[in-house]
Amino acid sequence: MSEALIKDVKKTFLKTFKVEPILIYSPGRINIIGEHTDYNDGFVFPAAVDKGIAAAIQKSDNGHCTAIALDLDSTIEFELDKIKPSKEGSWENYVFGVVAEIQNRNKVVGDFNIIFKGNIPGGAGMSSSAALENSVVFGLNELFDLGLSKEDMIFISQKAEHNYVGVKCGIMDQYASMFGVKDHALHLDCRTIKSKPYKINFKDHQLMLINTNVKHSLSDSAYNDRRSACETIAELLDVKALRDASEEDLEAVIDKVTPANYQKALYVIQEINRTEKAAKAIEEGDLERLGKLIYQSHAGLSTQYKVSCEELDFLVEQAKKNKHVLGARMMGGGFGGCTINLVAKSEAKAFAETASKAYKTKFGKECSVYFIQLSDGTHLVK
Ligand code: GAF
Repeated sequence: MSEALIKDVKKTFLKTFKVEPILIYSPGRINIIGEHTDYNDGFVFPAAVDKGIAAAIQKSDNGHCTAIALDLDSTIEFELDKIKPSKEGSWENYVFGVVAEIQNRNKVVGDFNIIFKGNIPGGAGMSSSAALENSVVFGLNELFDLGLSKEDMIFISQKAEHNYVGVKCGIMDQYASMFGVKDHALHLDCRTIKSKPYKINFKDHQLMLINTNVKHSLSDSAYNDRRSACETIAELLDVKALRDASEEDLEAVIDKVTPANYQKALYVIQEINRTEKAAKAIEEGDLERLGKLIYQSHAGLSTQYKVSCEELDFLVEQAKKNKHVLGARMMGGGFGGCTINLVAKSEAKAFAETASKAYKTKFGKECSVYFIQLSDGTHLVK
C-alpha cells in the first residue's frame, strides 16, 4: 500500500470538507495466466499488486455528492436521485455505476464526498477500473453500513462496469483487487468464485511488467465481441459456458462456426487447461514449465484469440530471445498495456534495458518497466 497516496487524499479531504474521512485502499492486479477465461467460467491466476487507489470518503450534508479525482484534477458534483451514465470513457461512470448498482439492490446510500488518488498506470491492463469501483463500493459499505459482503461488493463493481462503463467484463479484476493476499497469487475458479492462494516460490526469478504505453481504440467493443462469440459457441454446444466443453466437443461443430470463431473457442478451452497445468507446475516448483505455459498463452492470445497488438508481440519476441526469461505474455484484456515476464532476478534489469532500447528503436516511443510486489486486497486504512 502506498502511504503517500493515503496521506494525500486525507490531507486534501480535510482541507476541502473539514471533516475526518474514512480511508480505503484498493489495489490493481496482475494475472500470471488464464486470460479471457473468466467470463467463460474458467480459471485465472491473478494477484493484487502494490499499485492502487486511495480513497477518502465521508457523508455530505449539503444536499449533493462531490467526487474528486486528484490525478485528473477533475471534480464532479451530482445528486443521488438523478444518477445516469455519463459520456463514454469518463471516470465518473465508475462512481455512478457503483452507486446505481447499490441502489438497484434496494440499499440506501446517503450523500457523500469522495476523493481519489492512484498510481496504477491507466490502460496498462492492471485494472485501475476495478480498483476504483472496489474503493467506492467498499467505502460506501463502511460509511452507510450497507451490510454487503466482499462477494456482494465485487458483483456490484462488475455490474457497474457492464452497465455504466459498457464493458461486459468477467469477475477476475474485481475479485483479485478485493481478495488479494500479500505475497500470494490466487488460483480462482470463476464459476464457484472460490480461490486458493498460492505462495509462489519464484526462487531466483521474479515477475516484471513492461508497459507498451499504448492502448488501441476499439478495445472495449472487441472485448464485448469476444465475449459474445464465446457465449454463442457455448450455446451451440449446449453447455453453460466454454469451461464445460472439450476440444473434441468443439471439433464436432466445426462446420457450424466460422474458422475465426472456432480458433477463439479453441483458445479458451486450451487456456483454461493451461491455467490448471500452471497451478500444478507452481505446486511442483517447476518454473521452466510455468514459463512455457506463459509463452503458449501469449501465442494463443495473439494468433487465435486475436487480442494482442504489434507492440505486445514485439516485447514477447524480445523476451524469447533472452534465455533468462522463462515466460512472457500480454496481460489483461489486450490491444495494448503490459507484458508480464518471468525473468531471472540477476538479469531482469539488463533485459528491461535491452527490451526498452529495442522498443524505442522499433516504435519511436518509450515503454515502462515495473517491478511489482504481490499485495493485500481492498481494505480500510486505520
Ligand atoms: C479484462 C476484464 F476486465 C477481465 O474480466 C478479464 O476478462 C481480462 O480482461 C482478460 O482476461 O481485464
